[in-house]
Amino acid sequence: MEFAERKARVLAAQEALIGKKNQVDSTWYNGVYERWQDPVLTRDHAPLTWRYDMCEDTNPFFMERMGINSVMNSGAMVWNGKIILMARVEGYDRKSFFAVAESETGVDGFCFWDRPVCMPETEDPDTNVYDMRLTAHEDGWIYGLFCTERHDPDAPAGDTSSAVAKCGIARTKDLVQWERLPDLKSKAQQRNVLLHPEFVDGKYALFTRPSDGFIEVGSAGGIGFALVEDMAHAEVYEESIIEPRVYHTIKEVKNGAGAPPIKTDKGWLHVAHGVRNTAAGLRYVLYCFMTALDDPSRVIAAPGGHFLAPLGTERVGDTSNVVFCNGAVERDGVLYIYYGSSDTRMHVATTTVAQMVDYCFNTPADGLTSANCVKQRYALIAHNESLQQ
Ligand code: M1P
Repeated sequence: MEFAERKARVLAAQEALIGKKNQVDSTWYNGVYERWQDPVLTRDHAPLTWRYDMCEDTNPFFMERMGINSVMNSGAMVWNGKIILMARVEGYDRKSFFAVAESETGVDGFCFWDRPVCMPETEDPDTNVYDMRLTAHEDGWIYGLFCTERHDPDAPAGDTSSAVAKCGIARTKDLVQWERLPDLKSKAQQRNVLLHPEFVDGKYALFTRPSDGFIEVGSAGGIGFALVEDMAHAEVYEESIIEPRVYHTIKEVKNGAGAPPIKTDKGWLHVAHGVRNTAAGLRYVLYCFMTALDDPSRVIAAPGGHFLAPLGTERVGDTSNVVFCNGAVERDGVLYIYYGSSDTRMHVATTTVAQMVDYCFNTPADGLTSANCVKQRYALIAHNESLQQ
């Protein structure tokens, strides 16, 4: 009886969660995007069969045998008319894996597919994989680029957390069967690598984030751009930093490319992340930039400051004060920007391409000093005063 009651309770709670309609958050307004009241994907969305032994004989107390700690940083794409998220799912055991969840609306009703992704390994097994960017490339494949971590052979004795971060590469036609390709070869460590959806000069174009170390980017860092002949043997030979870290800005410590860029008639729209220092630790925010249609490595719009920062309950989680985006999709005139908060759960912000282009081209660039920032506000105030005359 205990088993049946407990199981029914847990099932009902999950059905209610997945069936709950999400609402635009009416307490938020900035004219750029809408926030939504509820997270779109959480650990409580994970199927019960992934967590519980559903047999009364072997699990009489209906205990969770293998808990899910968090569901975060998800790739995204339109798939058979629905929106799917390629979620980073982290178990209680600290390791992450990938799993697809789909929704009709893109703002609620996300439901995981029956099984997580079974990602093939290279001859050098991954310790941990996470943060997949999904790119439907014009070559016909869907590529998943993600971070793969392995133990750092040079870590001092007793250091049981340092790892070497590389870009793992896999491709698929159906999001179920994956072909694992060799990791991206690069002199630097790499996280947040993103594949551009179109060929550039007949080559595959990667946005990279070279780092000297596992956590610290060191003397490297910034968002780089590299061309690669063949994704099956991808190697960074030349990497130019197109989006550097900048002193005393929202990307002073590090930054990284986010969702695969959205093509607009004014350029490629990027939603990236920037990291700054605070007395309370690192603060991760989203910011935008645009690159040229005829040269996706040339930044043509760079609005200053953050685009979206953690707010309210988003601010708290396993890694507090973090928002992180690695997936955005445009469907039927709506742009859905998916973001994880505090390495714990997933949210969506919705807007339109027209609003984002306006935001990117008409937001002043970072003034870099307090005096310049006041000058920028004076210009806005003077403009508004001129309207009253
Ligand atoms: O914990 C915040 C984020 O840290 C990393 O991002 P970055 O390499 O830019 O520091 C990633 O591990 C990311 O998953 C995480 O959200």
